[in-house]
Amino acid sequence: MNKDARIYVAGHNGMVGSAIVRLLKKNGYSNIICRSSNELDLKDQAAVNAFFESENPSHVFLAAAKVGGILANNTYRAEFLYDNLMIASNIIHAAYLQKVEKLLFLGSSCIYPKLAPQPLKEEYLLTGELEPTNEPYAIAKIAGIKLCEAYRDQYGCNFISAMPTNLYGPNDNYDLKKSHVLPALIKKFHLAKKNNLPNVEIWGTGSPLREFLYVDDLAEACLHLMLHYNDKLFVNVGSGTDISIKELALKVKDIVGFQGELTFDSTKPDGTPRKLMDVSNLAKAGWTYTIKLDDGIKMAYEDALSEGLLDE
Ligand code: GFB
Repeated sequence: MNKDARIYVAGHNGMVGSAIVRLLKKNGYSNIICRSSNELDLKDQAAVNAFFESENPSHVFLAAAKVGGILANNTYRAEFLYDNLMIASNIIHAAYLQKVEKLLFLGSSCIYPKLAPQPLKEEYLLTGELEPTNEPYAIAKIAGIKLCEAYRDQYGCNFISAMPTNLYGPNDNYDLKKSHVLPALIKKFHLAKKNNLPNVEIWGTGSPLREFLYVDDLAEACLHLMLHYNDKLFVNVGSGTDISIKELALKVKDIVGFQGELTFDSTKPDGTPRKLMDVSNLAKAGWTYTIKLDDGIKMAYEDALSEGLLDE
C-alpha cells in the first residue's frame, strides 16, 4: 500500500475508524477517503456502488458497524442484524465490482460459541451455540467473514478479516444505556465521585471475564495485517489476557479515585462467561499489543474528561 494509495476507511467517525485514520495520517498516507453516514448510507447498495465507482479506492478498511454494549445488542436486535448485514454485504460486493486490491473486514470476538474452549482459537468458529444477548450482531459479523472468504474463493479477491476483542479508547460511546462496560465504568465512577455518592452499581454478577484492547493498538494491528497478511483465515486481535468485571471495576474505581462501595445488579445479564482470544496467529503474523490496561484506562479517562464526555 503506497503512501498515496486511495484508502477508504468506512466508519471513520466511530472509535475504530477514527483510530485507523489517525494512524494512517501519522504514517504519511495522504489519500484517505471518508464519508459520514449523512453523506453516504452504507445500507443503500446502489449508493455504495456509485460511491465506489466514483472514488475507486484501492484499499478498504471496513470499520463501519452498528455497535453497542450488552444491553444495546439485546434491545436493538433487528437493527444490529440488519444494519450490520447490509453494511458488510454492500461494501464487500462493491469492493469486488470495483476491483479493490485489498479489503480488511472487522468483526468481533462475539462470533465464537458461548461455551467454546478458552482461549478462543480461530478454528472454533461455528462449533456451537452463540451467546443469546448478541446473537444478531454475531451472525452479521460471521456473515462478513464468510463473504470475505467466499469472494476470495470464487473471485480471487484479497479480502481479509480481523476479529478484535472488547475495545476502548478515544471516541468511545459514553451513553450508559448503549455503551460497553469500560466507558460505562469510567463514567459511573467519575459521576459518583463528583456527586459524592455512596456506591456504584455494576451490572451482572461481576464474575464474567473479558479481554480489553486500546483502540490505537487495534489500529496498529489492522495496518500491520493490511500490509503483511494475505491468508483466507481470519485473525484474532487481542492482548491475550483477561480480567473479571469485578476486578476491572476495582481498577477503574482506583484510577478515577472513587472512595465508595460497589454493588452488583444481578437482574442485568452477564453475557458470555469468558471470551479470551488466542492471539498466537497474530503473533505469528508479526504483531503484539503494547498498551497495558492500566495505562489505557488512564488515557481513555483523560481523553473523555478533555472531550467533556462524562457530564450527565
Ligand atoms: O461490554 P459489555 O456491554 O459487552 O459488557 P459484552 C461486558 C460485561 O460487563 C457484562 C458487565 O457482563 C456486563 O453485564 N457490566 C457491568 C456492564 N456493568 C456494566 C455497565 O455499566 N455497562 C455495560 N455495558 N456492561 C458485547 C457484545 O458483549 O461486546 C457485542 O454485546 C460485542 O456484540 C462487544 O461483541 C465487544 O462483552 O458482554
